[in-house]
Amino acid sequence: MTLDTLLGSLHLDPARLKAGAQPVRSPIDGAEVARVEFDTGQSLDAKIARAAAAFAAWRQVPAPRRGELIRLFGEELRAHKEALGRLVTLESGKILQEGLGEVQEMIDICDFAVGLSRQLYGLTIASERPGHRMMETWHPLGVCAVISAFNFPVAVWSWNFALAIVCGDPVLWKPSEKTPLTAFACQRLFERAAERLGGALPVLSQVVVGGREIGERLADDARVALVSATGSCRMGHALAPRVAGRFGRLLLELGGNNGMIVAPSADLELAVRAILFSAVGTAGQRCTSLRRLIVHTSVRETLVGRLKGAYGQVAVGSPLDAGTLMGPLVDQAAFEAMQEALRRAAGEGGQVSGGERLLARDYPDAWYVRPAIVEMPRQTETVCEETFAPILYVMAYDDFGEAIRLHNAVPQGLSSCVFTNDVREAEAFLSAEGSDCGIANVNIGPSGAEIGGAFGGEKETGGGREAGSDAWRAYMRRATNTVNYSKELPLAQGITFGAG
Ligand code: UN1
Repeated sequence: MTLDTLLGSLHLDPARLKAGAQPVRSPIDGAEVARVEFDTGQSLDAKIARAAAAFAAWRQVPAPRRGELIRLFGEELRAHKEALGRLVTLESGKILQEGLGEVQEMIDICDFAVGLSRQLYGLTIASERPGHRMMETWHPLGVCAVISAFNFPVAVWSWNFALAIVCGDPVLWKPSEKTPLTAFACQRLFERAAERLGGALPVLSQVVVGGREIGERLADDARVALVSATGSCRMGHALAPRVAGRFGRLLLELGGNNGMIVAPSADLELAVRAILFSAVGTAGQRCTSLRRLIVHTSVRETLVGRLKGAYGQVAVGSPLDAGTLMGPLVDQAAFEAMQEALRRAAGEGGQVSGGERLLARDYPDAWYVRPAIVEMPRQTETVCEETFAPILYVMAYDDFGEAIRLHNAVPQGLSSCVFTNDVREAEAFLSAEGSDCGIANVNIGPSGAEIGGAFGGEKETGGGREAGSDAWRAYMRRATNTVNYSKELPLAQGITFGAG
């Protein structure tokens, strides 16, 4: 299928995607796939104004009706899953199965949001005063800006978008400048859903294309009620103080440095499969990718031996080919960051296997690598940093308490897991003294979370929660209401004031 046919099947006009000044390249071969135009301060300003106007209208629409729009959007996604999944692969370089999986994640969150649109529940609270009723009501919050990353170009946006729309908030979406095409495709599919709903709908979704400066303008603009940003800790450090400075609401999903503890009782067969999927899958470019393996001394040699065997077999190649398990890194900068991390780890005493560039002759402008395993003498400075690449650092432990301490001794706190068949260890890992991450699993890897749970993490990961559970509350404002239906005016705290 040619690119133009693919774009056409997603209702995009290929000619319009070639007219801009900014090249978009596919990580598969480095070829230019589009030229897009960046937004200017002026065009951004107009989009924010349009979103603010849309908010005034959309917040009055009953939530189940808002849910109907997301139901129709989910139908569009179902009908276009194959094409959109392929475009995700083309733009991000993840294998086709993962591209399709990402679209499935969007469909799932749409279903979740449709149900949610009838369940934006508040509490009724017992009042201490006679003839009074207390309750909480949840109202739409305002314009939401979603800043998303190249590695999950559509799913992470959809977690925010589907919830924000049913919660009554218009969305401005700044995708990674590396992956604008998938954003345009989603925008078109959403517009089709809106057309099907009928009636004069306000402009609920707009794509904003640009780099850091556009992100900063969104962060600074008081008309933007919530900034939900996914990316590196460095990006979060730059963005968060600006939003906090104007008391805007933040939802941060920043770096992870996800660990797995493998205990002596672990099912090693299961562990190897989980490690492969979470450390090698998506070329180590998930925020939930496995980066640190903390293995009991007694099973270390066996496990590392099996892993090295499995790593040697990983089919690296074009993500469009059916047999490929690992596609390319996103760009040259990602490759260089990986090589630099490997050099530094070696300097700290690490024994590196893998990590070298592959397929350079077939793809001189793309960055394929062999995934790397690095056996570390201890958890060094380099191990404590997130490098967005397929590097797995391996460390040993003797005592389970020590393993948990090591596990938690990094600045990030997104996802984590333990492989054990010892119920005490499993429960200890999930307890208050266990993993300090937002996601903690037993006998499954740290990546590939389902949308039904709240997704996000602690410490430098930023504290935000997206997707399932009660993450919707981030997109609404809570009002506490007290109603007096008596003929008296009793004061709380037993106060008598004036005549009483
Ligand atoms: C991300 O990498 O930003 O849990 C999100 C997972 C996916 C989402 C990853 N469901 O790996």
